[in-house]
Amino acid sequence: MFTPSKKIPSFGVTASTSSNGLTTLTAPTTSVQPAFGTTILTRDDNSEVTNSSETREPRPQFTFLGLKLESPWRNMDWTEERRTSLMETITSYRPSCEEVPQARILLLGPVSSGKSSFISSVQSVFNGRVTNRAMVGSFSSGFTKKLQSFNIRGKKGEGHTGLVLCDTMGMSEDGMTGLTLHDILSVVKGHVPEGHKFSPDQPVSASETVGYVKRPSLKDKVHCVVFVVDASKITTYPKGLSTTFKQLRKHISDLGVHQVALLTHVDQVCLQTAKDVTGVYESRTIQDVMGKAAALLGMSTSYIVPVKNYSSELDLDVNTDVLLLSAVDHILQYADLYFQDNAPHNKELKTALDL
Ligand SMILES: Nc1nc2c(ncn2[C@@H]2O[C@H](COP(=O)(O)OP(=O)(O)OP(=O)(O)O)[C@@H](O)[C@H]2O)c(=O)[nH]1
Ligand SMILES: [Mg+2]
Repeated sequence: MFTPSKKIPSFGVTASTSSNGLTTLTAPTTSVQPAFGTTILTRDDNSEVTNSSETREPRPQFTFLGLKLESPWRNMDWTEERRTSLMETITSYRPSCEEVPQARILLLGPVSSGKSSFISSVQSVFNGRVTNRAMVGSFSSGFTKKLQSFNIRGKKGEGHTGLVLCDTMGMSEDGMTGLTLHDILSVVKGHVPEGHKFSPDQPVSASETVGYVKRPSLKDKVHCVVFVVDASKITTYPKGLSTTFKQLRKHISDLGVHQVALLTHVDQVCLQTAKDVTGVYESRTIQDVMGKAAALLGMSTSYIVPVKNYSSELDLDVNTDVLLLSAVDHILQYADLYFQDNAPHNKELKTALDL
């Protein structure tokens, strides 16, 4: 006996749970294999199925290999207390540099990778309810096109945090469309005015861009870059994207700006994590996709954190909040490295020590 099937949108396969404890994904007759990881039939308790009679089914079936690792590969504290302490840390965060009131964090990634959703999700956590402010004026027209900065506000009555998340147009996957390398670097250097509408035919320039910031000060610049990639597309992104990421990383590193990455849509690659996000670091599938994201971006997995954005949910969930807030905390650590390197008093000290 199988429980009613559920459609899995990413692969067009169906999931069902049998009375013998097997969770199986059934591919359509024209077998669709998931694009990542090896697949093998397993029980919910993770033991492999060896008896062929148990596996005899009319159509090809699989669950993702070793859905659950023996122990999580990163430790997380999934509690209300942890959520509260992360919110306090983020609310009280101030850049370690007097002339910069807020850390400007730029989100970069292919179209639909979840940049605006991440900003909305973080705002939602602090608002105490799911809201979609970052999507206004962007998602209604399909894609984000402007440079839009969002002040992250603390809980009600607490005012601004020291954090600004900057949303941009999706970057070019093929070098032809979307945000160009030139425009991205102009944003990072602080030349691009708030609200600037990007157009691949009209590169940002001192002569053509209205409101172009000729001499950006430290507070106008971007202090950390966050790459955003979609876990469910990691193996289907065009080949050129990896080259674009690596080029970008080199140029951004030359400007002294640190980079981290968010792996979104983790709920769409692992059923277990979709059901319960606390399993994210116990999922072999997600561990595998993290490795692939690291290769795509040309960075170590230690810079990458998985997130599940609020997309269709109406209510907040403490575990989703902890994962989102941990991502913000991770980002702020790398923004701080920028201030340590670039704050004028630290720079003078560094120069004196170097002499
Ligand atoms: N299931 C799920 N859906 C997500 C997640 N993050 C984003 N989405 C959905 O993915 C779609 C694209 O998200 P956006 O936030 O608009 O992506 P974007 O990177 O801002 O896209 P552009 O502005 O077009 O470059 C939306 O339908 C979101 O609801 C996630 O973690 N899980
Ligand atoms: Mg967007």
